[in-house]
This record gives sequence, C-alpha cells and structure tokens, in this order.
Amino acid sequence: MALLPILVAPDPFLKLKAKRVDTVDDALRRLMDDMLETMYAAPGIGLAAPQVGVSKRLLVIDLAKEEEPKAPLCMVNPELTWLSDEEATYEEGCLSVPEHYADVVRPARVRVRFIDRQNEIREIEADGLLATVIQHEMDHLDGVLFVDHLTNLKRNMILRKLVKARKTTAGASL
Ligand code: K1U
Ligand code: ZN
Repeated sequence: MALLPILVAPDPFLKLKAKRVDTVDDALRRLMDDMLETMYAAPGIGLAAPQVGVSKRLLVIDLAKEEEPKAPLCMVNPELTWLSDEEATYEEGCLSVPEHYADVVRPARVRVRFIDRQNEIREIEADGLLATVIQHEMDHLDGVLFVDHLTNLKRNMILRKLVKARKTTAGASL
C-alpha cells in the first residue's frame, strides 16, 4: 500500500469532472486501499480520487471513531437517487482546503446507488454526518469544493490564504 500526495486548492485538477469507472478490478481495489491508507494517515473521514490526482468516479469514507474497528466504505460511480427536502448544516473541512472550516447547508438525508469493492450494485440511505460526507465527496467528483457553497467573499478569502500559505512554504524550502 502507498500514501498518495493530496492536491491542495486552488489546484486546477480539483475543478475537473472525473471520469466514470468501467470495471472494478484489482488495480482499482489497490487504488481504494491506497486512498484509505492516505485518508487514515491525513487524518480524514473521506477522500475522493480527484484529490489524489486520479480522474475516476471513486470515493472512500470511514466514520468509525479511533477506538472502534475500521468501517471503510468504497463507492464507485455513485449516484444520488433521492435527496430529502429537509436540510442540515454541518461544519465541513477538506483535506484539499487544509485548516479551513465552514458551515455548509445540504439535504439532510440522501439515497445513493454505487458499485462496491466486490463489483456489486448497492443502494443505501444515509443521514447525519454520513449524508454530508457522501455529498461532499461526490462534489469532488464533479470538480466542486465545499468553499463553492460559500459566498464569493468567503471563498476568495480562503483561496487567497491557501495561495499565500503555499508561497510561504515554497519560500521556506529554498
Ligand atoms: O477532504 C475530504 O474530502 C475529507 C473531509 C471530509 C469531510 C469532513 C467533514 C465534513 C464533510 C466532509 C475530511 O475528512 S476533513 C477532516 C475531518 O473532518 C476529520 C479528521 C479527523 C477526525 C475527524 C474528522
Ligand atoms: Zn474534500
């Protein structure tokens, strides 16, 4: 298994729509394992393939707490088949928008159909944090970041800070 580098906004790759996956084979399962290892190490509770520079409609999630056994969820070609009218607000973070958090309003409950690690079609209903993380990760597959749900003012402030932080880090390593 391998730790993969995570792209940071405003990297233009994060704005692209990811391509559908044709088959769940051993190479894709290896990518799922690498993404899970990368997500656990970050640490994070979700990760989408575009965040590691791979244009595939694949995401991984694990909401298990540190003291609980791991409960990884891998979704290939996920599609939302139902969204509730009721909304919920969560403070979101993102490994591609490090050290920034903001409240985002989304449908409170969703139903999602996807292909799993065993190449089986599955459909689950989610609420609470899982519903939020599924929608956040699916946004990544369409080139959307949580900051795109904020006002232009808030989004631009965060993106400017990320550019400044990158320049500072680049300067320090010279
Ligand atoms: O970058 C990502 O897409 C992962 C992101 C997922 C997410 C978190 C919160 C709301 C919506 C989506 C993260 O995992 S950010 C890190 C984080 O939330 C966390 C890290 C360690 C323990 C618990 C949470
Ligand atoms: Zn994210």
